[in-house]
Amino acid sequence: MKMKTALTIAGSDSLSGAGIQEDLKVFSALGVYGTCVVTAVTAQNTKGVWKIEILPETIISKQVDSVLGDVQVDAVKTGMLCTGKIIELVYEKLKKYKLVNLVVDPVMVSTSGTELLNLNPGSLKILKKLIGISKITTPNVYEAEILSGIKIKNPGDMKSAAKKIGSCIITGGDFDDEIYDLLFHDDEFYVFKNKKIDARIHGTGCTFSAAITANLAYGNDVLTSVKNAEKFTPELIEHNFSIGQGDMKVLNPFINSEKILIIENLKSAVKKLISDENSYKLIPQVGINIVMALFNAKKISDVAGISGRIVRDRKKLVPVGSVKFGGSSHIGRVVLTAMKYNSEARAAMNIKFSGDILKICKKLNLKISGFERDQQPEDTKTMEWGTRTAIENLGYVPDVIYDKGGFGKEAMIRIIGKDAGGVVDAACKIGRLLE
Ligand code: PXL
Repeated sequence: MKMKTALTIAGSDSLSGAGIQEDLKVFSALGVYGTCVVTAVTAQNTKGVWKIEILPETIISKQVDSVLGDVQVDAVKTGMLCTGKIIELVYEKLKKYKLVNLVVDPVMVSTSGTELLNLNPGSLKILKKLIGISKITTPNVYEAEILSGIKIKNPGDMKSAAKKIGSCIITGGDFDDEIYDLLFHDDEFYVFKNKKIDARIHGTGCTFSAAITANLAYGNDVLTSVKNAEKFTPELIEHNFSIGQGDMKVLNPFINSEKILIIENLKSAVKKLISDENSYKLIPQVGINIVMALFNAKKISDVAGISGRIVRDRKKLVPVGSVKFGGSSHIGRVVLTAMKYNSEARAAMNIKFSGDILKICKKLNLKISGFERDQQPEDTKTMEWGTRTAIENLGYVPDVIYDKGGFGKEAMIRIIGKDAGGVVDAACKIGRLLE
């Protein structure tokens, strides 16, 4: 079977969080081979858009012919088209090549407020013609107002605007504390509710429409494609992160690849631990867990762990359950807390406490800190409070955090490190030196 292919006709973004670069990343992340036609080059970063150079129509036209004259693309997406003339050119070309799966993202202004389309009655008219040959268009509320001529002040206005535009999904409706996208397709309305995120995020619109495009390229219908894009995009938005000095955040479309790498790291760490001849000496009564978090983890489901822990069977360690995200709430919380102080402290593992083990940790030059359970304030969670206390006592994230237990609570040592393999290596070193 031929690899599914898509084409994006859009602007280049030097920050690479939107435009051509983001579209290509999304296509790749979703298993579709991406091709591109660049309409303009923007110089921008997390602080704003600094310069836009629109490319001559001759080279835009030649790029389209080069790709579509050669490759049979399964879906096309348009983004920043800059001028009515370029929209006209794209419209004529797409009609000529008889492409059926077209997604029009009617890009007008950047999140930072820079105009990306020279909007006038002429460019608006031809943009509407382009939308007329698309499977779906993905305006935000502002763009939907321009396209429909309807001021969107309430959910009813949003529906009226959608009906006027035709097959579309209007994104970012914000009424009565509810954020939602409204799909109008085949004469039906569908609502997709989303969480409100308090951040300026670059490229969300491009990501969403590129995800729809990749789905159409796969042969999915419009409704399925939108539903899939509505699953894909919010997860990336939730994991938005900073990349520069400005306040604009970006997305990582490859979050699932990152998850797979973490699972692999954790699985091979578990393998190494259970095949180590001394590791059984380290097991506490409650068993061992090893965790590793996504690089910008914020919640337990962002941390991979062993769902049922590692237990002891005579001189052997045996993993119970499977390695998965959300697999450990206990050690998971140690890492989530440590990462607030040092974003590289993404992995942890618990081993049993003993004076001898602590001595070996010192001998190995590991940085050590601890907390005392009887000092824990009532309204706190032990793993968060204990980790925070141990870190703040020392002034930085240590390699080892211990506590000597309490009533009904086993004493414990937690090894902290950059990845699961690293913490297991440290544990095996400790095990080797233990009598
Ligand atoms: O998100 C809209 C957009 C599209 N294309 C390019 C952009 C932006 C926003 O900044 O820079 C090239």
